[in-house]
Amino acid sequence: MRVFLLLVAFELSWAQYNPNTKPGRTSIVHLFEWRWADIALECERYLAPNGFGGVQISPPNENLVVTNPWRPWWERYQPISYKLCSRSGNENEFKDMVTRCNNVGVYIYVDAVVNHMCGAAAGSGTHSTCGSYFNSETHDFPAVPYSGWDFNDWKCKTGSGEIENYGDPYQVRDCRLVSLLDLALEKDYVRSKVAEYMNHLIDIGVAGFRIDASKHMWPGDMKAFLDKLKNLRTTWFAEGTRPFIFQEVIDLGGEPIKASDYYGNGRVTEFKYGAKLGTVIRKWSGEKMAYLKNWGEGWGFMPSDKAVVFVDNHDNQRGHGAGGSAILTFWDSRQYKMAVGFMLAHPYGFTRVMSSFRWPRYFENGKDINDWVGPPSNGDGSTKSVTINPDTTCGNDWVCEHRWRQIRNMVIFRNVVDGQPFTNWWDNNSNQVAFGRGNKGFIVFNNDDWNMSETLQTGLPAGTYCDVISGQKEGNGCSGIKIQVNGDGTAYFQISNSAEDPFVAIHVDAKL
Ligand code: QV4
Ligand code: CA
Repeated sequence: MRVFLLLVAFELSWAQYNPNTKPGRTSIVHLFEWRWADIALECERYLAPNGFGGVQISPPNENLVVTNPWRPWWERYQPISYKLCSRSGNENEFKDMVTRCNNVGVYIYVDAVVNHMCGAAAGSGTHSTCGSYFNSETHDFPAVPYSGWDFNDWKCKTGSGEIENYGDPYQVRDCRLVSLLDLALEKDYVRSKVAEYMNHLIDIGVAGFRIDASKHMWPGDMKAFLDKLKNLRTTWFAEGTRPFIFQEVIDLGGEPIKASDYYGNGRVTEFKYGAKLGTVIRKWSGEKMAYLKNWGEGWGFMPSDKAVVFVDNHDNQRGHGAGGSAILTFWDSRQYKMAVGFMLAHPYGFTRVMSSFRWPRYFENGKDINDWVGPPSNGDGSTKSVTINPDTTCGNDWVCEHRWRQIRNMVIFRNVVDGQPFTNWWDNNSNQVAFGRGNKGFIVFNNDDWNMSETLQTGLPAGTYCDVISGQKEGNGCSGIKIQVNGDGTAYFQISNSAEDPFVAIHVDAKL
């Protein structure tokens, strides 16, 4: 009995860190701005067969319709109500997506925008994605309903009502983030409305939440609404399963608010990860890949079991949020593939892959003046569907990084090596590095400006392996480079610095 109680306590206190992905599925993909109908299809035709664990979706709730500029992607971060009604689809389409994805074992993670409603200057009317009336001047959101009592204005002490100084935690939590009307989460009424919204999503079958702007909420207020959440649906999840929680807190150091303040509620986004990895792969600031030997906590990152990691996200790929110019994105595809490959091979953190749309990026004085441009859309503002080309890439300006062979195959690599230790590190004291994951997989990078030719200990059983970067195992054949592992576990690697992708990855499921 005592053992049982202890186990229950352990489960309860640790449950929200578990991504709830199916065993052997270790990554999720952010299908930024995709329509629910397209996500349902993608789960069935691509994500499930390729071992993806889940999808982070764009905010599903009703939001402000912004027409100046024309339908920016960021309008979805200005809630008007908790009706499931957005450019991605309506409630029926949402339910259909969750059901179909869950049925193939790919789970849905909702981006929950609960720190605020729309901007103070949004005006009044029904210019919202479901046509709900609101008035930003009187703070009236009858479709929730929220009224003037439910906002923090009286609590915020800055002259402008805005967050003016990130050095003051009170401002950061109680004042407006870029003019967004700040919810009074100290009130049980507001907490209950937020929990009601999230529980509605849990009832439909979602597996967890990215909590937007968590830095701008008091951890205790968050705990109060998180404690009100139900367990996940037993149609798809084991009895007693808690929703996976990961909190968006940008902590690059240097502010009084720390990622660690939020560990009690769930995992936290590790923004140092992409900023540092980008710097290393770009070889900026004297960095080199050899220094990645102690990547992870050794670099001052949060504990691995608290971290959600990613190379770029929907903000910092276009200069919003944090990370700066070091962040690698699909625009720098060769280096990006190396960074994502490194992330997926390395055991640190829970991994999220980015999947973007292309926009007319245009720099003026170092800033992308088109950073606001929304998803591929028709003249009426409706989002275009994701078309699939004969070569499996995406059309209509959807980038679909998750379908790039090198990235998709590394998602599979991570599943194959899941639970295996970080082993057999090798480096040339410069930018040629290699490491293994126990006796299941091995990866080698040449990011130097000269060729690499080395015999390395892989830790793998003897045999012929197919490199999953230049190609992959197809039937009994290999469409890429073949690597011969000798009886003693060593193998010879030759990587040209001008190769299309200067890295090689092998694993036991790609043994010929
Ligand atoms: C502008 C002026 C204001 C003025 C207002 C008047 O700047 O001074 O008062 O007009 O209407 C947008 C615009 C911003 C505009 C504001 C209010 O960019 O110029 O104010 O709306 O209308 C996204 C975008 C933001 C956008 C927001 C809401 O990135 O630019 O603001 O959506 O539409 C910090 C936070 C972190 C945050 C990150 C971007 O700690 O939490 O900044 N990241 C998350 C999301 C992000 C989202 C939000 C938070 C807000 O990932 O996508 O912001 O929900 O680091
Ligand atoms: Ca707040």
